[in-house]
Amino acid sequence: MRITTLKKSLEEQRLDACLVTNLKNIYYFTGFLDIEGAPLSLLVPLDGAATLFTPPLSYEAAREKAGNCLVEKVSKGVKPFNRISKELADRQFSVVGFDDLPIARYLQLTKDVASTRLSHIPSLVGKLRRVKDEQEIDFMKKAAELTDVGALAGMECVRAGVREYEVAAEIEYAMRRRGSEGAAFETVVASGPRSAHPHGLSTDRVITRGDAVVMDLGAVYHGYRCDITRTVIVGKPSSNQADVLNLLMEAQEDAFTAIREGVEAKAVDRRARTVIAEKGLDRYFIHGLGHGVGLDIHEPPTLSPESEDVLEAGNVVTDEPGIYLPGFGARIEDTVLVHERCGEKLTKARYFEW
Ligand SMILES: [Mn+2]
Repeated sequence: MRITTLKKSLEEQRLDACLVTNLKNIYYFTGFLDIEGAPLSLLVPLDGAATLFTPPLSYEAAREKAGNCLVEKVSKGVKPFNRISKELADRQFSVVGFDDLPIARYLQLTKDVASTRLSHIPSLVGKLRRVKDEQEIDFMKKAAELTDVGALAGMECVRAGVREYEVAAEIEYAMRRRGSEGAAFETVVASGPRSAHPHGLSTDRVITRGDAVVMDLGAVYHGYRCDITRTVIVGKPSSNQADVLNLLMEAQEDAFTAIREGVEAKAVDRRARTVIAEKGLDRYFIHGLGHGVGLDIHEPPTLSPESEDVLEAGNVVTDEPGIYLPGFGARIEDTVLVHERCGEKLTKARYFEW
């Protein structure tokens, strides 16, 4: 079905075929997800069956999972990409779209297949992937449940005397024990002054009383990712900390109520930014409000002041305002499914208690 949709777009764009080498795109079209770095290629011609070219060690698994296309084992001793070069040369297409080629591969093709024009069409596949179907939404809901498990484990573990990496380990362990395929991205546990760094990862810093601790994490289920951030204060929050956290909750909620099909992504961003600006803190909100999530942790559409995107039902986006003052930062984030008339929060873990 997804391959049929791709073929329709190929026809509209007057392309003879599409060469798909991004592994998540290959999974999206065939149902076969290989490990990072595996040299797979999916060739989808406008006419005829799609073929997935795999090295010998991926062949059996690919045949089991990819039921909607031919699967060809590239002979041992033949470099998988040389096989693609030959295939394209044999078929003599005039224009072939591609999603994602390293520059060296691109140069190889322009040399080996000089009669074929290559056209970079990342948005063609991106446009399909950003609207999730029912099965993808089921997977994302499950990923969200596992993500909540991680967030709660993190909140339970945070206390004075514990190191950031211990909290990160507890978060990831809790998610994996319940069925997560791994961490959706490098878990962030950023405490004290490090809370001011939006992508703080986790270090050996010992958490102390009075710290803000930003935990940004996500689980993976059937390849689908989810994203949540919670910020907790160790002990009683200062009035400044409490003000910032309350402001973030208000900004997040205000933006959330604007989410629905047809709304401009930048308008959703503006809602959160306006709430924060009312307290004069908008210059400390140094990133966009959110991003699409799916097989990739960051994918279209983007919620930011510069975004040209318009939300569609079936998009899954984050709603994550943050304020980063010198020495103290905070962010809260939930993953939201866009419906025709409203948004639906997929992540539901409690915020914090004091
Ligand atoms: Mn995020």
